[in-house]
Amino acid sequence: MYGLGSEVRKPMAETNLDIESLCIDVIRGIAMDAPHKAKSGHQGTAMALAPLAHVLFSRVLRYSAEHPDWVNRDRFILSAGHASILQYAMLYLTGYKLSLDDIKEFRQWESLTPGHPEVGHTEGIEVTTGPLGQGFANAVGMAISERWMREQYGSENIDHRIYAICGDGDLSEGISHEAASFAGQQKLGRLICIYDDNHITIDGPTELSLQDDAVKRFEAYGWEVIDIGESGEDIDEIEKALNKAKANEELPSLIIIRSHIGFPSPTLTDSPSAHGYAFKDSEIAETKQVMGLPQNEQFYVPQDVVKFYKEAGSRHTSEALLSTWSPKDHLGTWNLDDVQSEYESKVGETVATRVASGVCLNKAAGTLAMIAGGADLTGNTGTALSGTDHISSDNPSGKQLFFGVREHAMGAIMNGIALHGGVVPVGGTFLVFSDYMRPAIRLAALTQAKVIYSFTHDSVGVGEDGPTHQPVEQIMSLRAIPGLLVIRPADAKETVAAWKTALAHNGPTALILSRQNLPILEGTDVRKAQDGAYIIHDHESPEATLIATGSEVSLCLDFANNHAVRVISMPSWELLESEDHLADNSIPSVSVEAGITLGWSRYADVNVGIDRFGSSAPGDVVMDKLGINHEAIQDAIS
Ligand SMILES: Cc1ncc(C[n+]2csc(CCOP(=O)(O)OP(=O)(O)O)c2C)c(N)n1
Ligand SMILES: [Mg+2]
Repeated sequence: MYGLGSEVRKPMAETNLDIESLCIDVIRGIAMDAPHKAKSGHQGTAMALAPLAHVLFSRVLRYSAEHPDWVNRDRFILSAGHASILQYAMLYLTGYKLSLDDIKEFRQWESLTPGHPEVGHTEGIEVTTGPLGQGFANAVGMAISERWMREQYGSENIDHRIYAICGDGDLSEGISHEAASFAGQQKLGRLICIYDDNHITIDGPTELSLQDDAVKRFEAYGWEVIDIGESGEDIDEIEKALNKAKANEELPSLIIIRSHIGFPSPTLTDSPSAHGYAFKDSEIAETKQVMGLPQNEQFYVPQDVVKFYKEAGSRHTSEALLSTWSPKDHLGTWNLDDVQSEYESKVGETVATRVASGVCLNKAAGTLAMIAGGADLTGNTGTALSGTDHISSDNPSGKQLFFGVREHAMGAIMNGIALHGGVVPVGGTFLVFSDYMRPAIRLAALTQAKVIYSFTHDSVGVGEDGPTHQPVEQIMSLRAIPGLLVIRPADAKETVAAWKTALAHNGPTALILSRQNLPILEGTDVRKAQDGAYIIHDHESPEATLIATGSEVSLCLDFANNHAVRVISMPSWELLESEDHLADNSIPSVSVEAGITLGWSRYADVNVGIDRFGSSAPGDVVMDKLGINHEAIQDAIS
């Protein structure tokens, strides 16, 4: 293929073959030059996968560079996000809103070419990748969305595929096992993943820590596996594999390519250091020499290559222009006023907030494009839907999705569903297991994906299951994630308020809900709760202000029956724009929440909470023993 010492090649577009190999070499040049200029970045995998990217963007993907939001475009996800320069090179070359100057600003402050691809920041990027395994699971979520929408709205409007490139790291991560298993069970035939099987990770050869047989592994999940071995430089062979994967609409497909990181560098091919150590000048020069590119020119992009890719990037433009159908017109509307009135008329009755949440969800899902379910806790977490089928390959357009015992994948699949556009996902598990989803929750917050989590069993009040199932640090640790809306309603009415907020919010919301019944309170207010915090009970001369959330609000109201205190219900920190109307600095304030106290000093002088793990016993006993009681509040104010 390449011979050492070949002459600098004169670009000639006479035969397609010549121009295509030149195109691939130009990508490889950019993949070296950008990290070199930035003194940071990952060229090795971008270089090795240049032929694959070339085939995808010039022969396979249906997209229009001028219309990155074309609803029916194929989705492309670079799960191996460290190879971002590969995606940026393709976006630039095919005519997205990314210039060569942007490429030269790779990894610089406020540039359009950040270290890892970021959705919403650079046009043409579908999801934010970098944390390995997430992009792969996002692709699974997108395939659920695509199939669901195709069934709902017809293939004349929705009819596309989801492509993802993943590496050894992606497929080593646990989340890939969860997501691949789910995708196999769901028979997501429009999902095509390409495994960059280069036998290299950062520590060295994969043999150090990975010996999975990817073929057997994915076949066992129920995928079609297409192993093209050493054909990573053979663009026709790559195209054939992609077409074969496309033809199989019954099963998700994995294409395995045995690539060589850093190829065609004479010294660094197959070397772990090709992953992320920026090549030296001499190493770049000798690699360019091998390819016949000018050795002393950085970011070499001849006009023939520009022309070739611009043509590829606009091939489907007329189709994109003709497509006016938008999922925005089909999202549906929601109205929770009936549910609100019902609970307002039931003051004094008791209902668990997880149950009230389920009522809100069912009401909303009746009229909204929504997919809901739990990680094998669908009934327990208030995410069961009545009057709709569960989603399967036989029935892709139901609204109930059983994620199985796969919290982490559930989180990332929800992100994929949301970022595909057109459907709002709702997912439930016990609050304590939100830890299993945390990397996906963080990405939902970072990308402002519109997802709704139903986190139930929200305190040591869960009781007998003991400390493994009793959350203490989870509420606060979720509040620590920037951009995540966390709402812990005090009763059924505040739960309606929480749902109203979540449905209107263009980002992720975590609902923190009780397993146990809670009284529907006289003083809770659906409108005020949407402000984050409000005075729910006052006294003409209060000695202290109690600030409580969730189940602790009724505890504080009970306490207020016999004490001169003001009580504030504070379902959400993030919604509170100003605490001025709540503050009364002349009297002490006490926070009361059945969780760690870390952080509450921001709002209160004294903090009642639980700074230890819980214990197995009936829930009310555990609450009392761990100091969520009147005595502790009394101690705090005196
Ligand atoms: C969850 C997570 N852990 C660790 C990393 C750091 N990291 C970046 S790439 C990489 C592995 C590289 O191996 P592979 O996926 O095979 O990529 P290649 O070097 O072949 O490009 C690691 C561990 C990460 N990005 N995400
Ligand atoms: Mg690798």
